Amino acid sequence: YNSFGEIFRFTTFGESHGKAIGVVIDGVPAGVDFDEEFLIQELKRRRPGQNRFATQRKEDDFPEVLSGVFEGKTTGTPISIVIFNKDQKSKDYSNIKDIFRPGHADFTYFNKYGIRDYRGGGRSSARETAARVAAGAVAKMILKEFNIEIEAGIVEIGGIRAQNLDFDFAKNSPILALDKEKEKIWMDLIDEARKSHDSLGGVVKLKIKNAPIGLGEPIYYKLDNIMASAMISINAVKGVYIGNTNAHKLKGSENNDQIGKNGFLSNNSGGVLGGISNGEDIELEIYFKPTPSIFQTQKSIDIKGNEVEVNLKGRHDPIVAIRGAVVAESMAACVIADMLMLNATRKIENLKKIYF
Ligand code: FMN
Repeated sequence: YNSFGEIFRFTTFGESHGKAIGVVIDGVPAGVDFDEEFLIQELKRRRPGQNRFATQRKEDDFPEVLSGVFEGKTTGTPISIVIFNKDQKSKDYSNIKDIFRPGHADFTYFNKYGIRDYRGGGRSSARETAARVAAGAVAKMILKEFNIEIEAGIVEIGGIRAQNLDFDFAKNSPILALDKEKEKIWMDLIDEARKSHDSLGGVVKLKIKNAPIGLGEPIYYKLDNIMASAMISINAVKGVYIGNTNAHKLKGSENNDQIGKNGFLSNNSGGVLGGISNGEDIELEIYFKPTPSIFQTQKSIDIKGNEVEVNLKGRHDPIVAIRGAVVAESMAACVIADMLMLNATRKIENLKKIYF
């Protein structure tokens, strides 16, 4: 339950206010160039406190690689990466020790386990997603060998959608905006939400380029169902759409991607047919709910069932979709790395290439 993937399989551990979080990644082939600086940079991209659109909590997120790498190359043994927690202001949480915060996992975790780690949500906290980003960075090192690239950006905030998608612009935008024209409008909405002690949801668009044909294992390990599972497992994600997000409104004649001798004439399928990649860009959208921690008085109950008013303290993102985009990229990288390795054993001629 704390592991993901079949061959490229990672297991995360740790709690938000515990000593450390981390990940053990199994199934990484030997001989992959291990770029530690890239790992550090990826964690930096997810890290809070970088600008006013993200929480001002200062988390260093410095990874220590404990195993699986020797002289700059992976060794084929488990890669373990640990990130020690700093800047834990557990006292920010003491006033909600026995109270269930609306929109958080407090209610369900307490009812399920009967134990309450009130300090920032413990295991349910999105702090865990830093460990996924570490796994994703290693997956990206594998994908680099195949020239497979993953890019992501914000396509919608506050019900306002991007018109023109520019992934290069998104890379340098503080809110990863895919549409230059919408960047300022979205920033104003985020500022407004923060000033009114509220929060916003958002939609991330993800594109995977240069994936080969054949990734995905029908019937229960399809590329699209595992990709959706990977995304929904990210905190605050409530929906995933593969391909054209208007497909359900179209007619078959409009939605089918016709085929010419040079390939598909459109990509409404989002690069997946029958659960298998078709060689087109793999495209999906990921729908994040608004940050649950808001600084307005809310109604809730305590662990004894008494009605109470909740007033939160601490530092929180006014929108989680932006940092969530980096986590989504990382999960996608893990899925593709896994699918690449699974697919490698699906034809006898592939096996013969290895053994003869
Ligand atoms: N929720 C908060 O209330 N405050 C945060 O600062 C916060 N940061 C997050 C950062 C990332 C990268 C992600 C992906 C989510 C974050 N969340 C934050 C969302 C909560 O962790 C999540 O909504 C909560 O645990 C309940 O889980 P659920 O929304 O998946 O049902």
